[in-house]
Amino acid sequence: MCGGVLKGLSGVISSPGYPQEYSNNADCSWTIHVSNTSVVSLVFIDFQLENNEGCNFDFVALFDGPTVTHRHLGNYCGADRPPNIVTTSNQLLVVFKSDFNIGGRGFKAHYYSECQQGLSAVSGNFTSPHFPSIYPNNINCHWSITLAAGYRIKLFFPVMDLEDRDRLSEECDYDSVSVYDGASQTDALLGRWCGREQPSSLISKGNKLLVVLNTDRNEAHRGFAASYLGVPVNVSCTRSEFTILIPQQSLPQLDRENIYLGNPSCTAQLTATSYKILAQFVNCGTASQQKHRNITMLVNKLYIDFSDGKQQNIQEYKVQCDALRKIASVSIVSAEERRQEKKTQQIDNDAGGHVGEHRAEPHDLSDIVFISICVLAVILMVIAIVWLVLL
Ligand SMILES: [Ca+2]
Ligand SMILES: [Ca+2]
Repeated sequence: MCGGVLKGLSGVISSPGYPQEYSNNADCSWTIHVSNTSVVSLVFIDFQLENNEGCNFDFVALFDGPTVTHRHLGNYCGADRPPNIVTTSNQLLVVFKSDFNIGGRGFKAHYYSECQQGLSAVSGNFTSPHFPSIYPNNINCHWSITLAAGYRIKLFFPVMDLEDRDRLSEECDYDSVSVYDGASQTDALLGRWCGREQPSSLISKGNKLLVVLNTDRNEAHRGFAASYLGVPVNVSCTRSEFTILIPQQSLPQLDRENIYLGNPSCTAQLTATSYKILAQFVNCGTASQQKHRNITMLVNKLYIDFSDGKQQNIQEYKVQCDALRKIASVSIVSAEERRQEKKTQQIDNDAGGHVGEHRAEPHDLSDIVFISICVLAVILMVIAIVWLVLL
């Protein structure tokens, strides 16, 4: 008895009788079928088969699809674990065969669906399985985000709808989403949520974040939707300019013209390892903003244009500099903040009867200041002349 069709989010397959020696003349086929929108990952945790060159006595054969006519991913034997496999579709075929003599301990492997996902793009989205339909019971899903060094990760949960807290313990004992500040569950826990508690946005200390969804055996809801964005951390400033460094490896697909501060004339330069923007406050439309305790912050926006032929996607980051102390910071302009900003501008524009482009705003502001100073100068001059004449 071996093989079969396996459905579900994750599971284990092993050779017949594992960890006892497998039988001779075995012929097993497992078809792993996960939900339509995902792919299958297969990880061998133990592997010991009769070894021979060419692996045609005893072997495990893997195919990128449900039948042997699909792409052959390899034949494996001996004691070396096969590499981790990720299919291109939602099905994987695993075939195990042994010949008439000499066996081994066999193998054990875990398979996972979309519920075990590694994310490495600078921005992305993910959801609980089957979202917005209800999630499965008894699952343990991992999403690990790993960006290039020099990034932090900002994570948002636009939707959170899980089973409520345990009324007795007041903890998220049934179903929960946990976020860890690193690559594993031994890293600091940033929070654990359930019910309809909406976490505020989270930011990692380093370039890694782990999101874990646990569900128990009954009662399920819609689940969650999450989106994240990498924040480049290497922003510094002097009293007159910003310096921004973004590791090239983190944005391999972009031209330097796609990265600019304030306006497209302040684009990044390419160094050996980074995109670099050196931007004088006066040249790139940096505006000053009074903060509490009379601190003047110089503020601008960094744009990274990820648009491809199909979709426009320009990320905005707010960069700030306390020029007196030469301390710079960078934050993400979230979609919500952008909406708010647009609304404010709309009101401003309606009041002024002028529809302007929002990137021109710092110029508008400096123009107003400039005109005010001119008007003041003229008034002072007139007063001086009048005073002279009266004398
Ligand atoms: Ca054999
Ligand atoms: Ca539940």
